[in-house]
Amino acid sequence: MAVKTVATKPIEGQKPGTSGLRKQTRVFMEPGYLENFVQSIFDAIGGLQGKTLTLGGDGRYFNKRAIQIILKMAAANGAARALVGQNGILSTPAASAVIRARKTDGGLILSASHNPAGEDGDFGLKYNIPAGGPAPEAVTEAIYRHSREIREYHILEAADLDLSTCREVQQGPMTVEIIDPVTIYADLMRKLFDFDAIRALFAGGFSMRFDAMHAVTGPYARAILEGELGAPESTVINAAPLPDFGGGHPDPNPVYAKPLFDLMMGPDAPDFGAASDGDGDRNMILGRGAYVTPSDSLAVLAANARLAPGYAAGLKGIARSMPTSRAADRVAAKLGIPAFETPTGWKFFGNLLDAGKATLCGEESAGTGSDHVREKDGLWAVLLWLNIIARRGESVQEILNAHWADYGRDYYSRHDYEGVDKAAAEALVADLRARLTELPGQTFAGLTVAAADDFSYNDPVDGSTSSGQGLRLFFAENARAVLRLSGTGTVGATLRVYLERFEDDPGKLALDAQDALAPVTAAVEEITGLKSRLGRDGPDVRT
Ligand code: VG1
Ligand code: CO
Repeated sequence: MAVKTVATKPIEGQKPGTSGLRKQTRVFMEPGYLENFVQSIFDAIGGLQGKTLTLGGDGRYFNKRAIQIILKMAAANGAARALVGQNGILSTPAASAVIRARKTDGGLILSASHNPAGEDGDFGLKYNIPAGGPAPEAVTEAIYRHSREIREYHILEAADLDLSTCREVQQGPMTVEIIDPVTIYADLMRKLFDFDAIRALFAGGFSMRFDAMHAVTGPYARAILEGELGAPESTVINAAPLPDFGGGHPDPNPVYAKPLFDLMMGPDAPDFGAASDGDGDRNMILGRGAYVTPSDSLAVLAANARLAPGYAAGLKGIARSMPTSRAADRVAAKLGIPAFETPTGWKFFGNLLDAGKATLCGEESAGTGSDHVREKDGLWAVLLWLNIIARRGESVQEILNAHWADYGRDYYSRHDYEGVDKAAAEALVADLRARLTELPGQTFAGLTVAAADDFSYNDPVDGSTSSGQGLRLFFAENARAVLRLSGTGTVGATLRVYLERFEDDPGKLALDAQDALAPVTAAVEEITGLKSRLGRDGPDVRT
């Protein structure tokens, strides 16, 4: 078995975005594309000599092939050991759990999360650091730098390995440990939550539907919800991970998880509904006739976390991404703990979690998590909700109503304009940025701009600064709008418009969210003229 050193040239555009490098699958499959990026990662982290890597992905098309290539490259680069999920599968939170439990020198996660899969879909790859979280910006920049200077990569000339059974095998000098993808993750969940209380809930007839959307969470949800907690076998639907996710778009929101959403709003709704995204790190929470916005979910979980054994000692702090509503801040204030506001992307939570400054984190995009791993964790959020429901003995809607009565309600919605012309979207954002200083004091659609800025974050732990993270418009009427461009897409551009308005009049806590936000939506339109500039009548997705 010989190590082959292959001469190569830099490939343009290997710049990681919000969450790793995402490209069309066909781009990733071009000769040398994956190899260049993987070698750039290895070079950027000081080589692999003697190191142990965790490796797995969401099972999408090209996952199997890519794992074999990465294993041969890791061996050729001197790695001592690789821990690989059986059949190359690991959900993103499970990969983070494995990196931490087995103290590996980081890991590679093969996923483009919610982006559609298949040969005509997208593929992605990201490096997670030894703490278990996504590489911070300094590391992703180093990877990008190496990708622009790369001259050669190393790969073992060897046969592919059979990854279908859990065992140890050799790939040349490197030991490959094929592990059950669920075990380490399930062990962790058992420590955090009151499984007995949840078991009793299901035994009492509580009904639930979990839509795994043919992506990676199916095996995890089956093993934990049905296997361990006794939920009936029909609980997890679309449970088999498929290379093309069944042709679907596993983004857990009312549009892309419509069948589940409709079921939960209909006459035959079970007590509880949840859906997960492609790589298992995000979640949508539904009750009978109730949709929980991700921002509210974070706030409710924070307010009730002590009901779960893993959080009984209380929370150290709560962190949310900037576009996430301020509902979580209100909980932090009441608990007397710090609240942090970070840029979009889980990588910004890592330092706060490592430093013990925050225990719970969340994003408006349906990502919630805690210091148990360094990724957002979809099934974790579902289990915490179940734990809270079991202990409070109330429905999702009752829990929401009680929360709003206590704290007031942050009406919230995100409007996505997907696949729009990139130049038009960039110009819209640039023009608005240029007008930020002149907006305060002006009134649009009845709302007065109190302040406007381009969000910049100073990391309180390492002192680094990340600027240009989203345009914020604060209105005097206790409302806010944020505009930013997505950093996970692969074609065109996606403009995200985040809208929120606070309401604490007890008589106005049950409005339709879009109605409650109509003035903010109208103000944004008046300020930006985005519909005509983007040539759209309205957003593709409202969450
Ligand atoms: C989106 C979400 C962001 C999330 C990111 C990765 O990014 O808005 O909150 O962290 O996806 O999540 P963007 O740049 O497209 O807005 V996942 O589940 O795709 O790894
Ligand atoms: Co994801």
